[in-house]
Amino acid sequence: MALLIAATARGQQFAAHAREVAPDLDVRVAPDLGNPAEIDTALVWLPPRGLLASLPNLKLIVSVGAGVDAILADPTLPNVPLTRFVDPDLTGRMAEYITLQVLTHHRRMTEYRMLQTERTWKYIPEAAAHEVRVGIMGLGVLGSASAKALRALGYQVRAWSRSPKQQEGVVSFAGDDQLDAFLAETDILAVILPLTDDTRGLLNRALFRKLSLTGRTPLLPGPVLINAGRGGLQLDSDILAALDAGELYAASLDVFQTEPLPAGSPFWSHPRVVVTPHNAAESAPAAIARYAIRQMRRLNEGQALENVVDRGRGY
Ligand code: NDP
Ligand code: OXD
Repeated sequence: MALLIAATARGQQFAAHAREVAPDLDVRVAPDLGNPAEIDTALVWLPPRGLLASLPNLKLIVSVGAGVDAILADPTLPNVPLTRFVDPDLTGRMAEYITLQVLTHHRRMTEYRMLQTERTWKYIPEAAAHEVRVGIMGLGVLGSASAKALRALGYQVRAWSRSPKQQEGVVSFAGDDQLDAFLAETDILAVILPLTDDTRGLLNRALFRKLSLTGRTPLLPGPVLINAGRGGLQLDSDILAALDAGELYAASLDVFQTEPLPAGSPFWSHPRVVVTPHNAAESAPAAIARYAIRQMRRLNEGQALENVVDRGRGY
């Protein structure tokens, strides 16, 4: 019985923490598989295609990420349970990121940064939080925690998900039929959706044009896009065109169609775009290792696994 860790740069860190939590466990780090037949659990982030299929006695795959699109994209993926990472460490970091980006644009920080470089002392009138409508796409584990954090600051919060939700202080919209109504009441769109066949390319110019059509908050210059879900949700060129056309006032992007973001991308130098390197919620390696060991123990003790991915839904 061995745990294989295939997680690019942080693999050795996960392994060190796993060995601390379970000193007797045989922990291996790809590409040093040893005898593949001895591996029953794999902890993975962007595993090379075919790697998991090469493990004949694999019983469990644990995703380092909450998002599993890259794992599900492997056509050779073995048919064993796949659990995704859900943990207060990750959830807290995402709620911080979404709150930080909402505040950044609501409080016009990209403009103040520019004024600072010019040594210009200028006051920009700003809306109050209770006048700003934040629309969260994806009210799952991360969207729901972000909604709670934003409510605590007084923002009006709406959310869009596949199924209707009941969360205190959050107006719920669900399904394709209610998407336009949700967008029309949204000034700042915060996206924390998984990437699936249904969500790929959803963040395009046609969608941006539907934002904030009813009763726009006067002191916000235009709609804002925050994407911390996956780059495949968005069309980078449409975001740039919408910014240029004034259909979007600003954007915070943590994820991109191509990662790392190429040096030549116009996003890097756009005055009202905040770029972060897919680290909205980069979890602590210790938390990830603990989680993987817990799932492995649950499997071996015949207990139900946590956060099992529904492959049919794609998340
Ligand atoms: P959850 O599975 O808990 O939530 C997903 C939410 O998206 C649910 O509310 C779900 O609706 C909704 N959803 C899915 N498909 C659709 C659809 N077609 N239409 C409308 N709503 C839809 O996931 P998490 O909150 O844990 O994570 C969300 C995503 O965040 C991950 O998949 C990952 O891509 C991304 N992520 C990014 C990170 C970063 O650092 N940038 C870090 C961690 C995650 P319903 O509730 O009805 O099922
Ligand atoms: C995740 C991520 O899915 O970090 O957890 O993107």
